Amino acid sequence: MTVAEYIANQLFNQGVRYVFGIPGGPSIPYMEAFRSAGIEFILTSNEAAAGIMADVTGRLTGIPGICHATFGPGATNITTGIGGALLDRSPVIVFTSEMSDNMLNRTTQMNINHQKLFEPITKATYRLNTDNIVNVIQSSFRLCKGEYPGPVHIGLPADISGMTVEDKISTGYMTESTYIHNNRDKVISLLENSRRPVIAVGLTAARLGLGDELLLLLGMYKIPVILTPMAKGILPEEHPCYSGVLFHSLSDYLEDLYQKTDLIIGLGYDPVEFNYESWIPDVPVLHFDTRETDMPAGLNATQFIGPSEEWFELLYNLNSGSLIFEGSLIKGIRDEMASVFNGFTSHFGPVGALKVLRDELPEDTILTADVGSHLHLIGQYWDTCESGKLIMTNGWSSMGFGIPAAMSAQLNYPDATVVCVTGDGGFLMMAGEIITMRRYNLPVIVVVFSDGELNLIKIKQSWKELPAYGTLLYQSDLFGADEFLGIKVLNADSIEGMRTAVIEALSVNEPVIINAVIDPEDYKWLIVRR
Ligand SMILES: Cc1ncc(C[n+]2csc(CCOP(=O)(O)OP(=O)(O)O)c2C)c(N)n1
Repeated sequence: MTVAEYIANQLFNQGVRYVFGIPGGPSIPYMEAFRSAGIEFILTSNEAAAGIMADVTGRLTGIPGICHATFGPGATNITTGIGGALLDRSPVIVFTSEMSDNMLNRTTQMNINHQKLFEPITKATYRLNTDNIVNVIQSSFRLCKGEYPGPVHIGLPADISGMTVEDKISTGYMTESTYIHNNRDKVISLLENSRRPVIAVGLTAARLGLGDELLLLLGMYKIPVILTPMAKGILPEEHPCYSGVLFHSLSDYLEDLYQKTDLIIGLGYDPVEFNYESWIPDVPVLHFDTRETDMPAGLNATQFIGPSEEWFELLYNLNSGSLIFEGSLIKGIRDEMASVFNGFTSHFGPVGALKVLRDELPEDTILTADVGSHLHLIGQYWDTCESGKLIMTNGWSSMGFGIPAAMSAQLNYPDATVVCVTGDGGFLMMAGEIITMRRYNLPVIVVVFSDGELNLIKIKQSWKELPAYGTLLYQSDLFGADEFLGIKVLNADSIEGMRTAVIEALSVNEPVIINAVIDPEDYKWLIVRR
């Protein structure tokens, strides 16, 4: 078997069905091997999109997402998606072409050191050869899926694709995470002594799919729950313990709740989304995780690092007799947030546009969001019925995420309704991917909130009492036509126009752009100043 065939077969056997990327010359034997093995090579317009598609494939399927780029500029382009896989905790393997041994340290076209490039943004980076191939490929799969999941880079020297590989058993490079079990007594005492705990649920809990365990716990003890944006969907939003989402629109309303607590319980809470010290009052933190996390000096924090079943065993030690549940406070906060949002639904701003989408789209729609003011709004306002139905990046937070994320969701779930909401700035970063959508006929509905500006940055300028500067995207109209790269553009500048556009977009089984020309004024009132 050749190197290329060995890799393709290993990927297929692990369940991989897509490789995302843009080829260079040395990629050709690999692409041919993928094709023969039953793996489709999905060509993107920019490697950044390929990296993001691999990230989202990894998140949605649990099978590592695979992407590929050529030397130098291909590799640097793809790093945008790889950084995302690292900070949004997603299993990804990225292959890049590297110079052959004899050219590696020479001055030559496209040559940079990929091992150094990927070192800070991956869990591990390897350069493949025929001696290490079996270990590298097999252990990369395990490593990228281990806690926390993340990306692994494998450099493919340009001259090895046709060399022969002997299949042998991997001796493994893998390191397992270590658990800390030495503070059970401290954990139990914190739980027993707390009367007003608040549970903050984060990305790790969502990734581990702990919704049922959480519901069981809340069935035993009524405790307020707040979520980070990437944990949305883990708890139904009508649940009496659901209080709201941290960090996004109107999250300052939650302060009334957590200022009263005597213990913050971080349940699979990943500070990559929002550091504890940025919001918690001066109370102890009890942090349940699968991996030790860094805590700032001065924080009264106790970490319990172990498998999630053990978190819940310990949580059953809460002192039910003395717990005080602020049910009416939670209801008050939720009602107040709802009434503020409702106040913005009668004109065509971002809240009005989102309301039409929520009214018209099936409940189980997969929504992908880009990064900007619109994400802050979606994070709080978009009612999310289950995990996996709202896909965002809040660890890496790269603009341009929404469109490739939607394409990836649609490829993996061909029958799902998939919608991307993006700002116009984020759209422009990935506009070339509209042709990818068309090429693979991915019937994604791309909703562009067109306000002509980088709104979130403009808002931050205004907080400093500075004029808007360097944030204007265009004068007049974004598209200036009713088609873009062969895809229909439906224009909406009113609530009624938006409703008509959404209904039309749902009725055709092809990619569609809705150009929602919104008044961005709402954001000024809804984005929380931090
Ligand atoms: C790749 C990247 N570049 C820059 C930023 C910083 N940034 C965050 S939000 C934002 C503005 C986004 O504008 P737009 O896409 O129009 O969305 P809006 O804020 O208007 O909703 C910028 C520049 C980022 N997060 N990612």
